Amino acid sequence: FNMEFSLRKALKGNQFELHYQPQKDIKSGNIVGCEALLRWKHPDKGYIPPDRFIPLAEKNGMMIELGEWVLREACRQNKKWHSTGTYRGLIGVNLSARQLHQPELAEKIKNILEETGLSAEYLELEITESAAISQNNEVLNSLKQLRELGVHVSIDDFGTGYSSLKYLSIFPISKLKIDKLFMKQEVQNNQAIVKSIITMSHSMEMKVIAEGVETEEQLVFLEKENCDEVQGYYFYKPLPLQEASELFLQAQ
Ligand code: G
Ligand code: G
Ligand code: MN
Ligand code: NA
Repeated sequence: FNMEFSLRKALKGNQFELHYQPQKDIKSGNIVGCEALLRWKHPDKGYIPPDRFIPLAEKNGMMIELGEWVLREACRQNKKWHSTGTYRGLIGVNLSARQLHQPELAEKIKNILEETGLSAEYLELEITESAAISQNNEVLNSLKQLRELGVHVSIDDFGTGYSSLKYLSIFPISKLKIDKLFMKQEVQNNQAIVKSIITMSHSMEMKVIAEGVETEEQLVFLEKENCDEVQGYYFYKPLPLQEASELFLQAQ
């Protein structure tokens, strides 16, 4: 099985799809967002997880095109949900390091929003610490332009990247996503780390979401500490389109 060869054919062959993992506002219990997660449905191999092909796509230059497909598909679907009254929240899209690096990123996203008719405030771009700070002024410029359009930017896997806190005051960030690693309550200091990230987010006027919430205990702790939102298997796994649409309708 030559993954690189198959990957090149996969985009033309419509083998990619998005799954959607709902995000809940803790206080209201409402679904306020969902994260789009890329899936490769290989005709013979079945689902191939993104961890296995995204690094390859980054290396062989395909990630830009694939990432654009993800952005367009996510915006198109969210606009459709909004127009049909199925769902009114935002959609989170993961950006790879290479996508973030493109000088024309903001322009491309602006075009995708115009094309699909989705209003910018319903798109959230998830970037990692490492991808953001290992880069230059170009990234900062793109993020500023995107913010001016009304697009939200969140830091994904927060707390695990190789980074400094300096960029939090420089970059226009709307939300921190606490990495699921810190949900392990039995690990010493994790609770203290989570508390500190929540406090820091709020003092910097950012929202904060906990990822990888798997138990009631974790939810109770996050609620007590005033975390804004939660995402994880305790509520929902990433869902295929049909299931996500049904859930949204029924959750209204
Ligand atoms: O469910 P999960 O196995 O989807 O995701 C594994 C990893 O792949 C996560 O780190 C996630 O951020 C990443 N990922 C999922 N979808 C995308 C995507 O569309 N673009 C990028 N760059 N990363 C993605
Ligand atoms: O890296 P990023 O946060 O973008 O990707 C989210 C990853 O976490 C995806 O692979 C998704 O399937 C996975 N995920 C989502 N909820 C949970 C959870 O509650 N527990 C675990 N272990 N993984 C989760
Ligand atoms: Mn993510
Ligand atoms: Na994460």
